[in-house]
Amino acid sequence: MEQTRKRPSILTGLLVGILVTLPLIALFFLGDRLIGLPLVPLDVFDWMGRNLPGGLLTFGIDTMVEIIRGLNLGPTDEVAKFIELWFIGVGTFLIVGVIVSAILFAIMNRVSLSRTSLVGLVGGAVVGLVYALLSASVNFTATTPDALNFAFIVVMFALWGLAIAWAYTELARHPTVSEAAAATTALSSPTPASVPARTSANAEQIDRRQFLVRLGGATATLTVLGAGVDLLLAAQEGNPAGGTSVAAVPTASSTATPEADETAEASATEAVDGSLEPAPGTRSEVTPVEDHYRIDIASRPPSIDGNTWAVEIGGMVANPVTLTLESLRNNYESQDLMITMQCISNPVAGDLIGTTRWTGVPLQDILEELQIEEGGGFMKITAADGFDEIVDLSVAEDRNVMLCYDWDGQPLTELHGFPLRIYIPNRYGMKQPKWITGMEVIAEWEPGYWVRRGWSQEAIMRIVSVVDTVATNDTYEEGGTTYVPIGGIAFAGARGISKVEVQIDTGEWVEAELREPLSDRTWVIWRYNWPFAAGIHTFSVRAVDGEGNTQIEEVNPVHPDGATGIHMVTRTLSA
Ligand SMILES: Nc1nc2c(c(=O)[nH]1)N[C@H]1C(S)=C(S)[C@@H](COP(=O)(O)O)O[C@H]1N2
Ligand SMILES: [Mo]
Repeated sequence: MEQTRKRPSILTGLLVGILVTLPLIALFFLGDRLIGLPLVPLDVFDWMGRNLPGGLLTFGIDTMVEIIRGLNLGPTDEVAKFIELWFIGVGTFLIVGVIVSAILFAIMNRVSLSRTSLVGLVGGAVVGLVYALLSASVNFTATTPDALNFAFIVVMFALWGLAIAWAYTELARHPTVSEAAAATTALSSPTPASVPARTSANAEQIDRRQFLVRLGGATATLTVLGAGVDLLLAAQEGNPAGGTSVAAVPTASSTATPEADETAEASATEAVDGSLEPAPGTRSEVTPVEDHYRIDIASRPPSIDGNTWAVEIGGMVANPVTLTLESLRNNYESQDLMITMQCISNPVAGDLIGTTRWTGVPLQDILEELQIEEGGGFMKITAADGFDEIVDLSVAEDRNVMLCYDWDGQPLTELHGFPLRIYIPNRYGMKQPKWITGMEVIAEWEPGYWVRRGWSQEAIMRIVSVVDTVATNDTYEEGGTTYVPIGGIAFAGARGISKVEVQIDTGEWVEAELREPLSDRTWVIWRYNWPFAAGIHTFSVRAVDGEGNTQIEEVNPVHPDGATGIHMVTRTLSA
């Protein structure tokens, strides 16, 4: 009797794919959380990042940053990581699962019912093998042995394939809706809407639709259970991505918040210490580490054991040197510098920029010890996440080029490159690897990770200036005039800022006051006290760097050399 039933359609295979792949995703999340097994959906995203063509990636990143900013979704870096994991990683994983399930259905349609398990098992294992290889090539979050990871992924997918085959076989054994409705329904349309109501359905007699509903119920339960346990565990160990657990740590920035001046006896524009008082609403001059933007190719930062971490600097050197955290801290003179770092993907007035105190060792001191051989001119730096960059060693003459282990007086956080990262003044972040695990002196320049993907070779920071605030609630009177403090930041890498000008509507450009920067490597806070006038006004800002170059007013996108353009804000001011 069963043999005469219609075989399940490929469309049903798509549906079964969704139902069976969702719990698999939940199980991978759980395996990662419980014992540190590879989180395959995450690996999928990371793999795509490494292997898709640069142009496509750049387009994807730009679009994502624009959408996040356009829709005001929140901090660009955090929202981007969320999208990467959930929409790209998990999304792709699900789509692949659904398509493969449909293919398996198509294959099973061609074999006898006694063979379907074999098809599912082999099909699943093959897919698992591909995923295991993919994961092995990019995963660095797993803390379990490689062989176990490999076997785990293959077995999980073999079981997944078996589950699909089981669902297929069950479907084939149950009557279709129309077969079940036998009598009147002539059309064989299996659409759920045409199902006649049933009063009782014992296990033997349910139709395919009812079977799918039950299967859906079971997998939904599994998925929700898995996700629930995962979330519970996540709550227990503190959210690794949110950083909320450290949000209460006080930092130097507290002295720079606008409120700080309220009790101080200072004039409107002068702080207690005589420096220029930032216009209320200007961003914090120092960025708390937990608020510092984070950009990197990994969906999750590599976790490195600082006690065993060691990097042997080899290549074209007479005296190879092995760096450990201990040797870096004890054997070399450290240096401290306030630094503003910015991502080349930061749009004008974007949030991918931050300032904190960096501590480390001048690269020059280490180069001297290495005794670089004739012809060695570059250093290839590799990182735990698969990132790499090539540093032209002539830049190390600037003693500010340093290998850094502390931020804001504390060891680097995992997100920001623990245990070691490099600082190269005047270049965008893409030239400055975090999580350094390899250093080698080589003869020839090579393009680094982002350069190979079509981004700027030199990545020299461009001049940028931003209006942070038009402080309409903090006006003050002087000589019968009401002034509105306007302020923000200007930055030009290591070149410094020599002048900032403000324009209101189409008026003359007028010079703003500059606050003494925290160092010659940070942004500069500017302020302009604008004589109030009611109405709708546009406030624009532009800057000149320390070498006399003026900010590029023409609008350019972030790719390939960093964004340019004038930042303007419009405010409606009532009298
Ligand atoms: N290993 C590694 N280092 C990296 C990256 C990366 O993806 N991997 N991204 C770079 C980029 S593009 C930027 S903007 C800075 C960001 O540093 P932050 O996340 O500490 O702000 O790190 C740089 N160093
Ligand atoms: Mo970046």
